[in-house]
Amino acid sequence: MNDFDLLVKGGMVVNESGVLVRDIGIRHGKIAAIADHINERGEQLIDATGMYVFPGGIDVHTHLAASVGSAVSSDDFTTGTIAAACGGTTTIIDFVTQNRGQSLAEAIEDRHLQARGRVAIDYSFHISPTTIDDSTIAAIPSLISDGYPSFKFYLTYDNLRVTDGELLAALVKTRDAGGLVCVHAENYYMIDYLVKELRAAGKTGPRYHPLSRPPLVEEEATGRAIRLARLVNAPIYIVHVTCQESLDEISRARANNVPVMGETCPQYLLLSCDRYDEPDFQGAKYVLSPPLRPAKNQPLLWDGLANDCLQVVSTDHCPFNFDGQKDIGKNFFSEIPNGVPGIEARLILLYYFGVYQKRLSIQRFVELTATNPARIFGLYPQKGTISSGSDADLVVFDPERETTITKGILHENVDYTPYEGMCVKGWPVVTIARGRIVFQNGIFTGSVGSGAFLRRKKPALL
Ligand code: DUC
Ligand code: ZN
Ligand code: ZN
Repeated sequence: MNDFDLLVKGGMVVNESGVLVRDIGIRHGKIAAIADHINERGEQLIDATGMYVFPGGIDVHTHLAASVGSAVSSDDFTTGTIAAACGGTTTIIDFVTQNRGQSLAEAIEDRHLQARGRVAIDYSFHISPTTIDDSTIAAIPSLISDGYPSFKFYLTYDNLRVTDGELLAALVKTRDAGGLVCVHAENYYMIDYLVKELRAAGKTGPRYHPLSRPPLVEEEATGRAIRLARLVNAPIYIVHVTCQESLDEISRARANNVPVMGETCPQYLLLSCDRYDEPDFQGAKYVLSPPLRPAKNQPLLWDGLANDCLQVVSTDHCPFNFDGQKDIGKNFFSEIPNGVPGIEARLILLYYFGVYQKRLSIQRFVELTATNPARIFGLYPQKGTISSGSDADLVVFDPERETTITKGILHENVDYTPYEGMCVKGWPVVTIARGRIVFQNGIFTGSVGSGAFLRRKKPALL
């Protein structure tokens, strides 16, 4: 008779509070013991000597099997969560996006049907309402108590955007019910104007995409969303922050005790708008919104992560194949399906460019990838920490392993990676999701369907 189902021995266990060499005993999917030395037996044993052990990554911004009108993102709930597991992510929060006119209940049911039984790691959903009538606003408290405490509103996109008045009503109701409003902050009318100007001037290639959505577009919408939140003292979370202008809006608000939080993504930390100049329409690979920015923004985003202007690194994983999907916009950049892949390399990139290159401490890395996402989105302490009683979601990470990132070694279902050719040090060697080994020796070893839907609790403000 074994005392534990799984023992992870001798790893450098990282929590937000520090790094300690520890043995971890896992039983029934939970962390049952953490100690200097565990002498009892385990049915399975992982020797983590010389390795870091992180809490499993939590990616709070993914778009799996997401329809953007002209295309559906190429990773579904199975391929996307397998890729996530192989990169050390053990929980995702994706979206229920209401079609205009559709009831929220139907939108939720449809999305559950898409995911149920097809997911390899634990998952949850933010709700993205697009039809903001009295019944939508009235539903917010019951959605929060049903385990959907976060809502994402778009300030742009024809079929998704909400008005300032609608956002304000949602902020008030969500505040009163203890939930959190997240915002995609870009000014719809500025984009509309610029896209039409560029089209009229015959400027139709991918290189014009960033010109149609300059930082001012994001700055204005970020500042407006924050001011609406400030008016009613409601918490707000700005998704995919890309530039100095938005950082300034957020840090000014936080300095004035406005409850604003924010995230950025690896693509904004590591890639610049020079990519849009790649020949043969290759710039389309980087068409996402907001767009990649001039490189001078990157050190500011890193500083924002280090100094707590931003609290989370997510991916906004929304992959479209270069062949057959991105080329829908061959004749005009604004028809290119928006999004880039990134669900698998998030921890790898943030470790190498953040921790190894000394932009972030190892504790901050864990906060940004797991602990803060869990706290802000109502999963802590079930997730986001290596503690007794928490879910046994762990990543055993080899800090010495050198790898060149290429599409061929990733598991994402898409025909390119924006990180092609990047040389990194540090790679996950084992991923454990609720006590099950789901990734080992470069191979997915989990089972599709074992991911559980997570009803979340109320968010914490950081
Ligand atoms: N931006 C993207 O680039 N893709 C998905 C949705 C979004 O807002
Ligand atoms: Zn967005
Ligand atoms: Zn998104």
